[in-house]
Amino acid sequence: MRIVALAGGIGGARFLRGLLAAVGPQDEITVIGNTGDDIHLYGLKVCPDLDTVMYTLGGGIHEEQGWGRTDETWSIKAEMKEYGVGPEWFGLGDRDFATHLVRSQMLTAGYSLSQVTEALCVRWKPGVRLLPMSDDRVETHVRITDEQGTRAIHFQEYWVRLHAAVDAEAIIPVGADTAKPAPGVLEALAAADVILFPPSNPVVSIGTILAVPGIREAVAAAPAPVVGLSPIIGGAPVRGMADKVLAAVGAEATAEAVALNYGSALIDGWLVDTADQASVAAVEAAGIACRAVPLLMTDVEATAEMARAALALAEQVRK
Ligand code: FO1
Repeated sequence: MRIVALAGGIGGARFLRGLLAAVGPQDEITVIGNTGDDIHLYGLKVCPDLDTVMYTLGGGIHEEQGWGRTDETWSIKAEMKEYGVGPEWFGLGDRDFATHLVRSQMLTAGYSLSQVTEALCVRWKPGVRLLPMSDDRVETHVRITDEQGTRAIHFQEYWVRLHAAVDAEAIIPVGADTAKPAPGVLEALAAADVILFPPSNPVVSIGTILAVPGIREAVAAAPAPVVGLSPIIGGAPVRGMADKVLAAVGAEATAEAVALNYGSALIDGWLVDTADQASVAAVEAAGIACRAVPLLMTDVEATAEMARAALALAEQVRK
């Protein structure tokens, strides 16, 4: 079976680990990764969501953090601080720097982000085909108002430096309007037997992927059933700042609101946690098949169960 998943960072990567455990050798998984979180630092291009998927599935992730490398050291970061070169608030470890050096060297040599990602995955062997959503530069910025006034800041500054402590007034995927889907993205969606929306951030991860012209349309037009899993349980995100960015797009932080935000034109099925059993009827009334199953990714087996439930729902809604 050909499975395509639109994935963001930590939640998406953890779900994919369970999906891999749930499928068989005859199944192939293509991941369309969010690149809106990308940030350019010290002349290097850092791709947090692509790296989190690659490290998590490749066995190099710092498990508790969900980002960056395991067994990390911070000598470069300390030396940069001695030179007074920031930003101090974004923690790049020595091992992680190697990824950004190889990526940036290849990009400078003229390779596309897709080619770079494929090359990095030769080492990490994630067990999925990892495609960036686009080879063009897209960077998510967040409009905020604080004592310095109203301005747009990079998503990483909003999340890592400010910890999403101020309201997000707007989410702006800078460059999305002129970006093109990366090679293979539209073809994978058209050929898919199932399309999954993991429990990633619906606005800044999956929403940003859908903001690349052509991708939302390709998902909606795909013959494959589209099934998503709620990143919100009991009215709160399991981790991260989905509640803050959902507010920016006028959606409540509920499992139901996220489903309706995607809409029945885009998704055919939606999994909510058993804590949100009460929202099943409303989601179904919106034309989206809905089931309540345990959605906490406590370990790989629990996540594999979620993946099996999503694949089962996909078969039930397959037209
Ligand atoms: N998240 C943090 O909370 N603090 C950090 O210092 C940090 C550094 C970092 C470096 C590389 C990388 O790939 C990810 C990093 N992240 C950090 C996580 C990142 O902000 C998020 O994983 C995604 O952008 C959101 O999904």
